[in-house]
Amino acid sequence: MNEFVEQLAICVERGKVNKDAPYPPDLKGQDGADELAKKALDQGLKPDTILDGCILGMDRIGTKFSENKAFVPELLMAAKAMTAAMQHLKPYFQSGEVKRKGTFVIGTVAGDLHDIGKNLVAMVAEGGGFEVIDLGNDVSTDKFLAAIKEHPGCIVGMSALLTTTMVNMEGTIKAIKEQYPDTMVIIGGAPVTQSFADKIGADGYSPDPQGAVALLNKKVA
Ligand code: B12
Repeated sequence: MNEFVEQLAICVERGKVNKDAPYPPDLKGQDGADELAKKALDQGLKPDTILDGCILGMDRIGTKFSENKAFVPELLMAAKAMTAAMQHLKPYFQSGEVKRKGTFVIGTVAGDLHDIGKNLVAMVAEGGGFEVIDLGNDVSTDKFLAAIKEHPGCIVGMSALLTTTMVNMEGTIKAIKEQYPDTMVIIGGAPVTQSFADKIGADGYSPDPQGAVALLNKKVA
């Protein structure tokens, strides 16, 4: 693996945001995710490859979290580091915005604060030529409905990372389909599966941003 990518994975895993960040103490004074992502781009590394490094770091801290070897504050720092790196990648994912293919409204469902995956999907969709309306996290059904009203013909994306919040997708989809039956709704997030999507009446599911964009492209083709 490329040296920058591995270093970036370590920074995300350890929650090292940037060079000035005092946390974690043993990495004090060293480059953080912010500087490494910029340097990797300057070296000509592909944004996709840099993103893979971030996802690897997040995977590692996630595994430690599930094994009770890391806790919520460490996860928060990892998310902060990943966001710092993603700021540099954003323009690359968005660079395809010559002509908008359609509008994609996306949000993390009610009760759920996880937004890293949702942000990635939003960025890649924007890079894929769609106008993205990001409603943020903990998005209520009413907020989704208001956005559809404001952007007629939009496609809706919902993200959920908790088994306790993925169930909220069903009610939101039902309300959307009642008021706007032609609206396409796609869903994703770690606990979501194709069979769950089928069960709750979603029009599409993808485990990753590229698959999400393929679904959007299919709709506007
Ligand atoms: C970072 C993190 C946090 C951070 C979130 C910061 C942020 N800004 O997002 C913080 C610390 C806040 C957090 C809090 C909690 N978390 Co948390 N968290 C994680 C962690 C480590 C990583 C999640 C992540 O960002 N992954 C990386 C992204 C890139 O992956 P992703 O979201 O799955 O997205 C990809 C795909 O799913 C897809 N996708 C995502 N969205 C969409 C949408 C569409 C439309 C499509 C098509 C595709 C798509 O594309 C993305 C890119 O490939 C996971 C463990 C893990 N390894 O997954 C636990 C995890 C999700 N958290 C968990 C838990 C339990 C919690 C808490 C309840 C902990 C607590 N006791 O307080 C709280 C809940 C807070 C709340 N109300 O939401 C559990 C969930 C268990 C479950 N099955 O329900 C997990 C699985 C950890 C575990 N193993 O126990 N968490």
